[in-house]
Amino acid sequence: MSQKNIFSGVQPTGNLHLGNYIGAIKNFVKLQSENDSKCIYCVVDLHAITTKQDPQKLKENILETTAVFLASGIDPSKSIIFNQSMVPAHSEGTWILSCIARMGWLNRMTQFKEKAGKDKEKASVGLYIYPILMAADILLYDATHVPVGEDQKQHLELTRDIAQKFNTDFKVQDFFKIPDPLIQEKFSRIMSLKDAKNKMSKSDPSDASRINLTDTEDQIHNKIKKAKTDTKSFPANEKDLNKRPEIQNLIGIYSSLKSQKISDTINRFQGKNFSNFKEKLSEVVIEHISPISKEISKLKSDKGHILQVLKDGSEKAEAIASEKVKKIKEIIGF
Ligand code: AQP
Repeated sequence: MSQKNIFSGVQPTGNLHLGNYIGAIKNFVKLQSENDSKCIYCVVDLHAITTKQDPQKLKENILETTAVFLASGIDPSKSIIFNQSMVPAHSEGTWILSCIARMGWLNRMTQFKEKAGKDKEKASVGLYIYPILMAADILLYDATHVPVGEDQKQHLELTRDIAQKFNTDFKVQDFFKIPDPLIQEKFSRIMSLKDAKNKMSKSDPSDASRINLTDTEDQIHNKIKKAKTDTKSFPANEKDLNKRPEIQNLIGIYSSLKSQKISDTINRFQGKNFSNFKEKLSEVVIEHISPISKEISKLKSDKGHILQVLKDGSEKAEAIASEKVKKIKEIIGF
């Protein structure tokens, strides 16, 4: 079987949450145990500055995101863990690829539209070309598979378009590998606990909308207790979930953490009231998140260790990425 090169990243923008864990990080950990996988996981701080960041807070969030990787089970002796800004090839690669990408392709990106909001004129140029930086991240490591949440699927398609255009324009078939997204079929999008129309997100001003990976047991318990439900009874089957996004989300979280089908969860709680289900949901979330939360605070007390992990990982990443940039430069005629 051919080797899988896995690459993915998480922005150090604080408040890492259960959506990041279920949609991405849990999968990162699973992939590193597969024999045919070489995994590279990046703290994408260059992506983070596409929106305004407080410099001191950004420094702390870089360490915290690395701590989340380690506490969740990503092992630096098996996977490369590194910080994007420590590897200059990402910025250099982005410039070159931005001369390959087309304006029309970027104009279709829905995440820019969502994040820029109504006043697009005031959004940073970096936010607009964010998907090109993401393409550079992936293509510099010859990634074949990219584990992401469903929200990143469109950016992956753009990465494939850029890779294909470069290979065709310069007649270098197979120079850039065409990466595939690894999106879990189910539970790929965890929604806000307060309004299931929106995804669970770090930047939601309401802390009650998300379970942070640093939350205490009491905080988790209280947030789930107050999570929005409706006045109807517990669903009798999967069809009953239609037009009940809040219930679908909570049942999805439970099923994902228990690694079981939605129908099994429904069968277990059918006929019971929501408070009973929420109690059990709290238990399951606490069982998964509390050990991570405790390990994060332990790791954060030894900043030197976290910085060393990033330094070692960045050296390994630099060796791969700078070699690829060197080849790109030769191809384009520098
Ligand atoms: N709600 C979610 N459900 C499932 N997966 C999610 N991801 C994010 N939110 C959810 C996945 O987590 C990975 C890391 O995301 P990111 O930090 O790079 O940025 P993001 O997608 O912009 O995350 P947020 O939480 O929504 O941050 P803000 O609020 O700053 O925009 C990605 O693989 C993502 O798919």
